[in-house]
Amino acid sequence: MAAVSCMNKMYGVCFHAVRQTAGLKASRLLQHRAFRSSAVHRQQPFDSSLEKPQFPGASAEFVDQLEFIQPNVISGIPVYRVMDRQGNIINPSQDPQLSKETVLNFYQKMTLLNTMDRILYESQRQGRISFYMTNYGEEGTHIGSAAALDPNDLVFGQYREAGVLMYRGFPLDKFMAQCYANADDLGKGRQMPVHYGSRDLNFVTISSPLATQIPQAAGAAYAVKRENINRAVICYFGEGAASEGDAHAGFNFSATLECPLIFFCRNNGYAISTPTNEQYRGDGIAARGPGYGMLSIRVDGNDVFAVYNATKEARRRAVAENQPFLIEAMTYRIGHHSTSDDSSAYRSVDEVNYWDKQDHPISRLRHYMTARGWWSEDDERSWRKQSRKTVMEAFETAERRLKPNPELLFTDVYLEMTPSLEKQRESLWRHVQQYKEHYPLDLYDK
Ligand SMILES: Cc1ncc(C[n+]2csc(CCOP(=O)(O)OP(=O)(O)O)c2C)c(N)n1
Ligand SMILES: [Mg+2]
Repeated sequence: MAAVSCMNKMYGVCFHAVRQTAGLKASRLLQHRAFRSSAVHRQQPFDSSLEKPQFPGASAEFVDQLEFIQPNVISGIPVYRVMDRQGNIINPSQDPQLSKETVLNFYQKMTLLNTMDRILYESQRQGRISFYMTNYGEEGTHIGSAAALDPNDLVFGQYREAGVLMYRGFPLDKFMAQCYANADDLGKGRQMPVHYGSRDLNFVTISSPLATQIPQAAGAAYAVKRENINRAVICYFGEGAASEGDAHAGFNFSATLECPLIFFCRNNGYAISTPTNEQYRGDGIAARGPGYGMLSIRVDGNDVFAVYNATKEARRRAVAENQPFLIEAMTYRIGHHSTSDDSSAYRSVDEVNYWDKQDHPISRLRHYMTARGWWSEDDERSWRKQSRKTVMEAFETAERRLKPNPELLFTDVYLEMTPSLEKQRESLWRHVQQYKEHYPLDLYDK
């Protein structure tokens, strides 16, 4: 106790001394300032309206009225479009003037995606695959954005962007191999259906937890910027995923680190059963861009040319100026969320019918092509027949193919097998031996 009180006394003295010196300095400074400011006062009367805020991180003016900022100060961001719903170009200066060949390719990719969706959705319903997610109604967002990128640009997807991968040249048999988890699957059968990935096509493998791709894309775009190789990153996500904390982290990092990144939000009206009016209160996702200091635009996602123009310009400027862009593409999810969902429980048939029959990206493009004499009923009939045949062939091959060797469950994570993995591997094989009748090993690759 005595020692402690002695120390206290000692420190007390020290603190006192320090305080005195500091106090002396401060009072001299104040005297000095008072002298300077009274000198200014004598020269001219002080005008408080000339004062400017000096706080770091804010460029603003002072005000003397108490007023909260209305949330709708950024509200009703317009929807950029090039074509009306009948496929007419509204403003000729916005017509991307794509060649007939390019437009036909857009249309064929959009409809092929549709056909693939139909066959794989039905396969799941028949118990042939475990799960599936369709892309109905969002084909314009996929093809329009994919076409505007350089093939070398890196893509981070959510899970409903199969058309982007298709446009890049991912073959039908690889889509099927992934969904069937067969021996030809690039992921070696270790992912749920629709979790595609392709190193060759610069498409990062999909992961299920929402929004994880957003900060990953920001990191990748930062790396790309440092390499200075004229490459951009695009990151797709739904309006539901935009509510995740990871979205904020990704937006803020990419803006502050000035990354060549295009954030592409597919606002399709729903996050499973949650409609947008329960998802957010502000003016959608585009309104968030200015808060992060990002250039932002809202486009009609059912207008493939509007999506193309917006993505092309965002891509060009993202790379030239090293900054992120935010595109909110307004569209509608016509299908159920996935094969685990029945959307009739939370939305009306009339609502779905409106988008399917009156505001569909495929019919809008078809109107455009028909008006130019580029596409006829006969073309449509023979293309539908041919594309269905190609999809069916890929589907039948995938179904016949062997499953991957079960040993592959344990590879590709660690360079050398860890003791715990080794134990799991042994117990797997013991289990398979014990219950042989349930494990037809002849269907698996050796
Ligand atoms: C972190 C996380 N939370 C919840 C889920 C379950 N989940 C899967 S998809 C989804 C809806 C996402 O909606 P949106 O981002 O709008 O994409 P959309 O399905 O409409 O294309 C949810 C909640 C998940 N996969 N990950
Ligand atoms: Mg959604």
